[in-house]
Amino acid sequence: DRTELAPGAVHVPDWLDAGEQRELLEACREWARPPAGLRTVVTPGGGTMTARQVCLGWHWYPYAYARAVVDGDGAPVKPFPAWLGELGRRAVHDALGPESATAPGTTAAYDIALINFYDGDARMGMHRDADERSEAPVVSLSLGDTCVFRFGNTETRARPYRDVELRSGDLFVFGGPSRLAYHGVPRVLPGTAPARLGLTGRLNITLRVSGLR
Ligand code: MD5
Ligand code: FE
Repeated sequence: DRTELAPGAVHVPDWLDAGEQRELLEACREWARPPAGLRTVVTPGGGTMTARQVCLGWHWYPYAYARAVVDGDGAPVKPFPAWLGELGRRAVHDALGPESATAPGTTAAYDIALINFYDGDARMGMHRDADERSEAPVVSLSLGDTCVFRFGNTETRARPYRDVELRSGDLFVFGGPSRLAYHGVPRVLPGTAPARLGLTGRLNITLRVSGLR
């Protein structure tokens, strides 16, 4: 079951089974611990992001990447594990098909994970992900509460956009012409997480290719 919302933007509901969701959540809980654990991101304009974040491989701060936590404890960022790279490769294959292996940027390995934690009040405003130096697709995995995900256009934060619900276990891949589309999370639907997971709130794991060295 796979829906292409726009060229290169593919939603695969329920891609991770219950066991895989539990394992990924357990890994996120480990990564969230200090040093270089879960932190609050403050933008240069003084705004505070309501979703809190953990990074692997490269540390993201608005609007660049670094090897150590710039806006937290200064610790070296945790390594990006090989198994997560394999998961990213399998996600792109399942969403975009075998031909995607030769698409722009897809020869490089995934080397960044940005993990966002949303409590019931958290949101993410419309933005583009333009700090990577690679055209490789962004892989997005959702755990816990359902959210409303707003998928926009490449020109403006405003309409036209489409709102889609992302649920625990869903995969979304943003490649090709959709890689630089505006997007955001206008709301989380509290209490919608599968009870078996034991997670209050929503986790989103994005896998990216940095193009940095
Ligand atoms: C989230 N995270 O649900 C989203 C999922 C972020 C972020 O937006 O920057 O951490 S990733 C959504 C995404 C990534 C790259 C391109 C597009 C969407 N897109 O073209 O729509 O926490
Ligand atoms: Fe984004």
